[in-house]
Parts: sequence; C-alpha cells; structure tokens
Amino acid sequence: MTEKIIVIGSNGQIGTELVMNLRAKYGNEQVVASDIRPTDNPVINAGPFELVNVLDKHNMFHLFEKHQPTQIYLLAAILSAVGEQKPKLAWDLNMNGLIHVLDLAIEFKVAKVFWPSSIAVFGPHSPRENTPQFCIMDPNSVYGFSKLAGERWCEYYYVKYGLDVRSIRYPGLIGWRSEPGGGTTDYAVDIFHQALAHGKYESFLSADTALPMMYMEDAIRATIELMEAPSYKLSIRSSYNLGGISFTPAQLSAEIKKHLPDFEISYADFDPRQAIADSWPKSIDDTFAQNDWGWKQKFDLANMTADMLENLKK
Ligand code: AKB
Repeated sequence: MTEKIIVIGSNGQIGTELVMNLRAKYGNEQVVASDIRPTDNPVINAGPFELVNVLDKHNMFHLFEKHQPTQIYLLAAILSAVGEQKPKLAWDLNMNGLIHVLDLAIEFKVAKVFWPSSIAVFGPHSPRENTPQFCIMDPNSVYGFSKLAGERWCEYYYVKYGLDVRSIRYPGLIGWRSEPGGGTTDYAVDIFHQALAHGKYESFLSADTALPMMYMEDAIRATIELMEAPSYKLSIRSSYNLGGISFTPAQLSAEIKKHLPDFEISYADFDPRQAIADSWPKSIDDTFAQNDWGWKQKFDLANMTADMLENLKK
C-alpha cells in the first residue's frame, strides 16, 4: 500500500525532525506537513505543506478529504510550562484537537494514528524512581492531565472503534535541529546553545533535579519503530513508557565541561517550572516497550552531549 502521511503540528520540536525522517523513508510528496503557521524552514518546505488549525473541524475535514491519509501524526499541543500560563487553551487544544483527529481518522478510515503523551502524566504520588507503566497517576499540571485524559481517549477509540492509535510517553527531548516549545525540560536544550554562544547558563531548575530525557535521534527512531510494529504485538493502547537518560542540570553541566572546560552553570532562585519538575518521575521503566516492540535506546549522556555540541558548532 502507498502511504500518505499527514503530520499535524509539523513546525515544532518533534514535527520538524519527524517530517524529515518520514520524507526520507516514504518520499517528499507522500508526507504532508501541516501547522497553524507557515514556516521558512527548508526541511518542512521541501514537500507539501497545509495551513491547518486542529480546533477548526471544517478546516480539518478538508485536510483529510484532500489528502486521504493512511497515517496521521498529531503533534500540535501546548506543553507544560506554557500550559500553566494558558490552562483553558491548553486543555482545549490538547483535548479537542485529539478528539477531532480521532473522529476524522474513523470517518476517513485512516490505518494508523500516532499521538504523543508525556512523562507529565505522572504526579506527586507516582513512584519517582523507575516509574512503572501502571501506577498511581495524579498529574497536577494542565498539560499532564490533558495528556492522561488523552491516553484514555486513545485506548477508548482502539477498544470501541478498532482505531489503531499508538502513543509514547516522551521524556524531555533534546535535539539540535529544532527548538523546544515551552516545556519544563527545555533547559536541557537551551544549555547547549548558551554554552556555545556565551560559555555560561543560568538553569531554571535546581542542580539536583533529575528528569528523564531522550536524544531526538532515539525519540524519532522509537516513534517510527512503534508505528511499524505489527498491531498484534502492542499490548499498550494508552501510551508506552520510554526510559531515556536520567540526569540533573549539574550532571549535564559536568558533561558539557568535558568539552568546554570554561563553561559555568548557575541556578535561578525561583522558577515556577521547578514545581512541575518536582512532581515528575526521575527515571522511567520501559520494559513494556522493550518486550512488545523491541525498543532499545542508543544514546547515553556522554554520546548525546558530544553529538549535540559537534552539530551545533557546525
Ligand atoms: C515538557 O517539558 O513539557 C515536555 C514534556 C516532558 O512533555 N518536554
């Protein structure tokens, strides 16, 4: 079957890299990028692009009608930090955007849908170390509980309507090709840019705040591997835990110092993102992803740091 893939929210951190990889795999014309705003990013503009607002049902219907997709990746979302500033908008976009896409996917008989969840689905009463796939989940950020509710919708559409929805609970994502967009884990990308530009960085999270992170190359590979896995192998239809690399700002800074010995880190006295980070896991157990679809991570802190610095220097 010839695939026709639409990536909704293509201009963001994951979208940019995903569109590039999917086009390399399926061909430029087979992958339609779409976002609420146009972009001058050559990666996105190397193939078809559509302006679309996920909250506009009419607009979305035409997107599906025009391209008759076989696969949808819905990435449009408001992340944790911005979500706390615009809670109602975050809920509306993260929830109704998903429901529009799930309904249209059924109407247009889309074969597979990908939707990203996050480590933000866990909360202060979830185990913080090696957080399992199934445990108490009491997220206290709007982003977190919109993702948890979204997971329940995904599983519901799979069970009730047989829609093949697949999802990953991404850790914080780190890449050099695209900027993060308003999350609690953004420090781990900004630090590299500031280290190279100014030799110093003020972290908005405290020195010992451990969070699970993942290098973008691993995250994109995980996403495509999950989408290519045979349906019968997938036992999780809410969203898969992915472990990634767990480190603190102090540990990341020490690793950067190995390449840039003069680099200095300082820490902000107060930042509202600290409270969000304090409610999230420090590390994640991804046994289900390993057993169901053979997930294996490639990057650790050392080779991720080296690769980031090498690419950002170019
Ligand atoms: C955020 O920090 O909000 C995101 C996430 C972990 O989902 N990067």
